[in-house]
Amino acid sequence: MPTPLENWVEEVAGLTRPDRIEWCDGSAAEQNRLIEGMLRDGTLLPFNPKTYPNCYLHRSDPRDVARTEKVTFICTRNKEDAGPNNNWLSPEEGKEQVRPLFSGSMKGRTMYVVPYLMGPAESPFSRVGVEVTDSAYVAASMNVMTRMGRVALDRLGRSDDFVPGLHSLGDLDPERRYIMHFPEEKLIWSIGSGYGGNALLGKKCFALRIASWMARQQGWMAEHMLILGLEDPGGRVTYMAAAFPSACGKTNLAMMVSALEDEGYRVWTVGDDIAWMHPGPDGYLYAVNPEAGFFGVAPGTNERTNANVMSALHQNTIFTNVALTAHQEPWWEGLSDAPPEGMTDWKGNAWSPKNGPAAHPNSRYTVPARQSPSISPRWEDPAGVPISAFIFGGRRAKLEPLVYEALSWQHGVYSGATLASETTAAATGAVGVLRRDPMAMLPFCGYNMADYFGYWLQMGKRLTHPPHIFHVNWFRRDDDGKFLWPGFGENVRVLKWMLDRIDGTAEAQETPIGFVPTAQSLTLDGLKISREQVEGLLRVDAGDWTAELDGVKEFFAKFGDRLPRELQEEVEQAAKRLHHASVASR
Ligand code: GTP
Ligand code: SPV
Ligand code: MN
Repeated sequence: MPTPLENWVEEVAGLTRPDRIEWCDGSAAEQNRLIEGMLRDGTLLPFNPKTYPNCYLHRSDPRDVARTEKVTFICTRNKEDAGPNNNWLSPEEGKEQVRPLFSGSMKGRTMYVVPYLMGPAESPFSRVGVEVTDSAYVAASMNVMTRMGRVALDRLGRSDDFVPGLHSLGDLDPERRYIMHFPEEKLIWSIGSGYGGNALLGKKCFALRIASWMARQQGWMAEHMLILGLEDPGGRVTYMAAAFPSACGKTNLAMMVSALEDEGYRVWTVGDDIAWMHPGPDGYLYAVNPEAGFFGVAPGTNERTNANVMSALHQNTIFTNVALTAHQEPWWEGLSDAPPEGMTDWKGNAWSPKNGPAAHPNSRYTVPARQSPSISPRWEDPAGVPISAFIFGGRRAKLEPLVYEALSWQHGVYSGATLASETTAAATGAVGVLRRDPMAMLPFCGYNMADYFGYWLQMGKRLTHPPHIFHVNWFRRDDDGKFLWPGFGENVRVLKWMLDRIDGTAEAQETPIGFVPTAQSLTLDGLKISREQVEGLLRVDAGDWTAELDGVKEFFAKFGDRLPRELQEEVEQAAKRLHHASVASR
């Protein structure tokens, strides 16, 4: 009797008609074979084996460099279940539209069957996915990003409990690109892109869009959050999870080199992008990182901003769309002050400054998590780590202070639901445009976000020790457009304030938006920062925040009656607090 997996593979092979089928076992030998094949056909170029051993460059199709949200769909029977936050087609329509593109799409190609496990090998929270793909780059990247092959097949056995994902490069034409999710049958179809979140189906497609749907049904949470442990001078580690939109600093916060290391504060990395969290018997929320690697933004990374990342990247790393130096090393904007002579740009052309950036702004590295010097001893703990704080944050040139703590769980959910951030190169479309991105999940929530907000509210009631909720902004600017906060390793100072809040020792002033640190309660010793800068970072302007409420109301209105009453209440409460504050300051 064939297994459910074998049946599905046969069915998709019948549709896509590959020349060969290869079942991946996830071994090092297999990874080497995949890499050698890609070196032969030019899919990969080797970097300098002395300085970057086992590191490779992949140049993607120049039209295929970021997630494409316009062609990403949630296909549910009822349109309302997908919500105004998703593109929608019925499952029948979705399949009708996309099936012809898959028909014969793997002719002349190898079909790789990639079984993978999301989550630590021994964890009850882990789940099996199987991606079928005609891209060797995707198969090799999945080997880094997930626990792939044997471990997943052993877990699956003859069961049908896996998330099937069908992926084909198709012809890479953006007009024939679709990223389709069928949450009711836990199925993913992706065609026409070989890029990251569009093509590595374990990541955003399964671990967020499908998993968020499963999580609500099953009583857990799947969030676009990093997970870190903050060690204090006594050696105690407090775990925090943070949701920032794409390219807004999750990897860097999770892997930071602490500026307060001499004082005994250190940051340990559990995950850099996704958290799966389950309520524990003690009333805490426990988080595992479903991934095994980091797919991180290269530009801006250097020895000063993040030495942990730099050290991780020097071996066994696949770089995508970075520049190539004359010494066969990777380069990107921000790696060094002056660009080296004689570079080849991300498209493979000789580079000169007038050609624009040498590396694509969304160029990335794919690296095993265990290579980070900051990796937590508990990063594969099957039980997960208990979360004491949730942090929301985005890119806001104005308005948002460096940090504040929410007044309550309900207010914290409101602060997450109203998160807004300037868009980045992680998705195609305009960059730098402010948009609402609730909980950094706008592109990733697999169902109606009104229901998602309701689920968050419900979760707070279930937990006897819900995480404290904070909001941060590393990106506030002064009137000359300069960042007010140095960011990166200095962000530990803000984490320390949160820790002190959790312990009940840090001072704060209550403002209409929440508890903001007093200047003295932040540990700023050894930091060159002016009093004006600190004031600029902590300022809460009642007038600006009142104006912000209009945007919030407009956004919430999209959800109609489905929006939880509690969030409407929070809008009213916020308006009242702001009104009192402006009257008082007159
Ligand atoms: P995704 O992988 O797309 O989800 O991104 P991410 O949230 O992990 O963002 P990442 O840490 O890769 O940072 C994105 C960009 O922001 C990089 O260019 C970083 O150098 C920059 N960045 C990160 N943290 C800070 C910070 O504290 N201050 C400033 N100014 N820039 C930062
Ligand atoms: C993001 O865009 O949030 C990423 C990169 O982490 S991707 O894998 O493309 O989703
Ligand atoms: Mn991300």
